[in-house]
Amino acid sequence: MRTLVIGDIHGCYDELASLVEKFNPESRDRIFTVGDIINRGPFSGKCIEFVREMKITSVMGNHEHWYIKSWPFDDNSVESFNFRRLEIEEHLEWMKTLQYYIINDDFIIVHAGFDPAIAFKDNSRDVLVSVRTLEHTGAPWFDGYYGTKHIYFGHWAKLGLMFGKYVTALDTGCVYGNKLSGYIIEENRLIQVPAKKVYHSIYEDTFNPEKRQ
Ligand SMILES: [Mn+2]
Repeated sequence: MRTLVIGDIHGCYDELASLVEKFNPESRDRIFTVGDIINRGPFSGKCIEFVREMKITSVMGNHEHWYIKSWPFDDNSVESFNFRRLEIEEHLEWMKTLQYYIINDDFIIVHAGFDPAIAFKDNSRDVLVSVRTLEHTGAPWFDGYYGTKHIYFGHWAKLGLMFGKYVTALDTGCVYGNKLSGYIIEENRLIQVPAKKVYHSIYEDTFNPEKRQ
């Protein structure tokens, strides 16, 4: 059995399909994503459908978390998000089933991280999907983590790929024109697919098509 952990997808369907093809899963293999399947990129709906069809296990990302929290949308609430919200509407109930973290015998998968000063299970959902640096130290959350279970996470495209002793960061900014990454745990092997294009600027927190020339 092999285990593939995929970084932030953000609607990059072509790259997702290519990455899984590269992995070439057999029936005993398992695939996880670190969440943020949707938003910013072009094909959120197709990505969710692919994840569901392929029985890929995803944890909750801040974009799915936000989508669920904001439902039903009022007209003003979607301005800062490039959702094709109708496209993924039918997956709302499925999104609600996503766990905020997965703890296995050997490893943990979480979208953003956690505050190691607090027991994992006592961290708030907002922290699990959005933490980068800790408020009380200003340092990256993983600086204080020395646990026996290796943590795979995403959410931090500007940090990029990072192989630490205790943690592995897998958001390599595909939607920003970089790469989609997957890590095969048992083979200690990284697989990557380059983005077909820049779908979204990493320098803009919000997406406003009217600002584009
Ligand atoms: Mn994220």
